Amino acid sequence: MSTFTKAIVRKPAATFANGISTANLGKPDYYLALKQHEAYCEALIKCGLQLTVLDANADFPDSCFVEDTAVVTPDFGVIARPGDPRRLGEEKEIKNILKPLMKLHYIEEPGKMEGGDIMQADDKFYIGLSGRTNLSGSKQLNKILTQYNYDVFSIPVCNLLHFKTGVNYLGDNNLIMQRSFCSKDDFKAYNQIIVDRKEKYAANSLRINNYVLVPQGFPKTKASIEQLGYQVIELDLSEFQKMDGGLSCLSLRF
Ligand code: CIR
Repeated sequence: MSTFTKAIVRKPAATFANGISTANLGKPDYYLALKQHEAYCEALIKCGLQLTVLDANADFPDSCFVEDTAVVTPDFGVIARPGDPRRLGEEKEIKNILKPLMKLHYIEEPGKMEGGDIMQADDKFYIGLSGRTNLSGSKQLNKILTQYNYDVFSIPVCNLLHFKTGVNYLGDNNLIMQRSFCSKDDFKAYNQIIVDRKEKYAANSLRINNYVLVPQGFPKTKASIEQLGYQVIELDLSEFQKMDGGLSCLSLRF
């Protein structure tokens, strides 16, 4: 698992509640979202990351979910092309921020790709084919990643917004996932931590350096992660969950 030193985050906008949501959990409280976002930023700092905090952008209600705008490694970045037209354009400012820092590649039309569908597991990348990432986007990304000697695999994603809504790599061969992914051949070689069906949201837990960030309120998942020997930081994400977002979506780490 690579060591991360930096992260980019963006504050939730006052228009946050107008973003895309299928969660049916009610309207998010903007002020509580801001508070939860601050706690998230503090957790990233505790994990050893130097943060770039972008100002809120009210033109894009979903723009705090920065993970979807790029795929970033310590050596290079790939600027996404969001698959929902309401998010197209969010990637532009991220491109300007990353450009001085690393070599950039771009997903081009007709490709669609969102970072929430891309999971790195050491020297492998898994690309989820979802409603937001299409075959063209996946092929373009595959070509870029193979240039850097990564092994790349595509996985169909059903009934989930993004691939990483359902599965995340914790390092040390540990893969946390919703049950629907456990029978996939690609994942047979991993130690699988399958979340309880009442704790599906916690499949989006996030390893950063010496910690694993886990959403608050999922005790069984927290215990399983602790049993593996990880230090857990719990974070309340209720307002982001209302907008279909999770822990990983709120930052780009590299
Ligand atoms: C969206 O539908 O695009 C946002 N409301 C949520 C994005 C969450 N991002 C992620 O899971 N990577």
